[in-house]
Amino acid sequence: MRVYYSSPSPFAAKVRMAAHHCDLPIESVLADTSAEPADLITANPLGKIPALVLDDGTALYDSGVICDYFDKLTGGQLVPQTLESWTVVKRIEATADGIGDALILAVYEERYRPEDKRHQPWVDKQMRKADRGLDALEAMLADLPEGLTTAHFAVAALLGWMELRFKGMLAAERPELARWLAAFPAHFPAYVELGPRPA
Ligand SMILES: N[C@@H](CCC(=O)N[C@@H](CS)C(=O)NCC(=O)O)C(=O)O
Repeated sequence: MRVYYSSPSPFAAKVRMAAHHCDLPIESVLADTSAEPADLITANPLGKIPALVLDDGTALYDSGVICDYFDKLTGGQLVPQTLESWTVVKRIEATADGIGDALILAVYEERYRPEDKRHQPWVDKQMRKADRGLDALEAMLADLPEGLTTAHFAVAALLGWMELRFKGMLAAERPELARWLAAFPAHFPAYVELGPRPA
């Protein structure tokens, strides 16, 4: 299996951490989504990372789908199977991923649009989504199960990426989330290598 990724991408970090947790050997292939490389587009028509290509050539994309695939492949090593704990984990995963989606759109507005074409009210809307999501995430942290799940990897990937792109924001505005992230490598040492990193 190979996964297309970039070092800063939170969604790629989530998937690579999940694969490591499941002891699944995957080859990581760097992809620059801005350049729309042919091999990535062949794997994922949406041109997004992460994209996972299975040994038979089937491609899977969207980090949630890829993690669910790993979970099925390994007999439930990433998501608890009881309905109650499944619901807790998937809700937290979706919240973390959704915050990432909103913040990435805000970052892209600045990165890809010329200054005179930017629409601040739209960026503000994304930031409000992220803010409400982070409030919800803070309240949900206590519900995380003890064993590592896709929700842990989604939260760690999001917060690690926020440390890169919104420097100092977590420590200043979300100390509880900053503390959670600081403690994460003690539970999952490979975070140091597989968490979001500068390109
Ligand atoms: N919902 C997707 C989001 C993936 C995503 O937005 N990836 C970003 C990088 S972090 C990307 O590929 N952006 C390039 C683009 O949108 O063209 C997932 O969970 O995998």
